[in-house]
Amino acid sequence: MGNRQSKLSQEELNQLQKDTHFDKKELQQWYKGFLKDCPSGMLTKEEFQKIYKQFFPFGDPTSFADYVFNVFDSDKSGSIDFKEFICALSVTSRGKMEDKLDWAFQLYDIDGDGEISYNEMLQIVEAIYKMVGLPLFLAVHMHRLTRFKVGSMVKLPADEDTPEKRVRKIFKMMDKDENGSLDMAEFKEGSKRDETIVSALSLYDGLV
Ligand SMILES: [Ca+2]
Repeated sequence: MGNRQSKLSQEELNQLQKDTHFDKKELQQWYKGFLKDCPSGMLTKEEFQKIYKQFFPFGDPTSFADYVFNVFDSDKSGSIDFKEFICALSVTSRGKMEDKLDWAFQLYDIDGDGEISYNEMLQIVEAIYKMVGLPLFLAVHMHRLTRFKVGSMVKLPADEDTPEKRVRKIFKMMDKDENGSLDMAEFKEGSKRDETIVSALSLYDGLV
């Protein structure tokens, strides 16, 4: 994607329309917004953290934003261009459940070895608890939380009130062969029964 052009070219539009669930008008609007927040056309990790901080003013979303950044940055160049941004947004907000789960798997599989270890899941869940701020509260539906800012937090059940308890519970449910890590099949099967796993990643759900 070239820098500083104020609109996407016809060619870029055609390609992005094929690659995403957005129409041309939506793509131009997102592009305009992207350039407004990020005039260079390249979103850095710091800028990405700033976006999350607007949504979670009472917590510390830095680590969670970093994990999400790494999935958005699909070519691992250290910055997110518009194509990476809009493709990730498309999957997390309008993708089929199967595609959302593939995307979520990448988030939890921090080292990218094809399995989610107990520790990887714990790192992500800890980052989510830190982001939300109050340790006893978790937004069960993150998309609702982001839409209404901090308006809709619910009290956590006693067996989920720390990241450790929550991850133990997730593993009890998902780790069928009890080998201490989740493969794609276990993750997908389990996530279909617990929607918070997937909804936690759609920051922009309230906006699109
Ligand atoms: Ca990149």
